[in-house]
Amino acid sequence: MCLINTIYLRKIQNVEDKLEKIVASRMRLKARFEEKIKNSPSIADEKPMGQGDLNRHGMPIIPVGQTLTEKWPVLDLGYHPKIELKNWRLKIDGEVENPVLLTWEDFMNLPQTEDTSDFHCVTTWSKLNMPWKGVSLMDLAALVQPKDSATHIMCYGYDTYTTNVSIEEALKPDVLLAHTVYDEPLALEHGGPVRMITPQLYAWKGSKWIKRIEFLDKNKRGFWEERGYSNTAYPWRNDRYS
Ligand SMILES: Nc1nc2c(c(=O)[nH]1)N[C@H]1C(S)=C(S)[C@@H](COP(=O)(O)O)O[C@H]1N2
Ligand SMILES: [Mo]
Repeated sequence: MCLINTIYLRKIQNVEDKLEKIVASRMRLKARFEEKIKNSPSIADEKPMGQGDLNRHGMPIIPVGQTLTEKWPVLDLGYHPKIELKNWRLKIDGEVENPVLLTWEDFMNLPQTEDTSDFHCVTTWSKLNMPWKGVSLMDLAALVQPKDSATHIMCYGYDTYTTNVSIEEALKPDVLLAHTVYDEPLALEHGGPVRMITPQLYAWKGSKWIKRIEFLDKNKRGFWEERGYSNTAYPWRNDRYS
């Protein structure tokens, strides 16, 4: 066989090996966190508070104290960092086997997930049925392989924002690093080019303009959490402050 062919086949083999590794790592993560995910409030809560029919997680569509809005308010620290795609990087590090620094191209080459979910802001507005597209946190975790010591993540925004999330919440299938919503690239004021979303937690747990995810071996407070907001932020328990 000619050399070029051999190199080409090896390359394909390499890509396949990598994908297989991600799939295997995903299965291990699922098994490891299965029990914790099952016991997390949005799945196990027997008395979720709210109104309306049940959503796909079995929770009332409108969490307690929330009001529906059609508009999409902008809520942040007031500074909207503009990152050109060629300069955009996402670092994932901390308690992981395989830390990465992803370029835009690397990020867009990862498996892409589409999901429609609800958005609950702690200032009491909720916006329903937002069609997102991005990379799931589960797929990113499978890529970096959290060590056994990992329990939480800290997310960092390009605007200096930080917020902490437990791994069992972060691995839920609707937690995305989203680049597209309503079939359009995510607007700068909503955290474009890429933000995180946490549909089963208050929206402050999803960092806009995300630049780094650090896996931690203990819980630490982020920007709002240090200022009296909840570590867990569960909308169906009115879990706003701590
Ligand atoms: N980087 C960053 N992410 C952030 C914030 C912020 O100030 N900076 N605000 C949070 C809060 S309090 C909310 S409610 C949502 C608001 O997202 P939106 O402006 O797209 O509605 O983003 C969250 N993520
Ligand atoms: Mo918020």
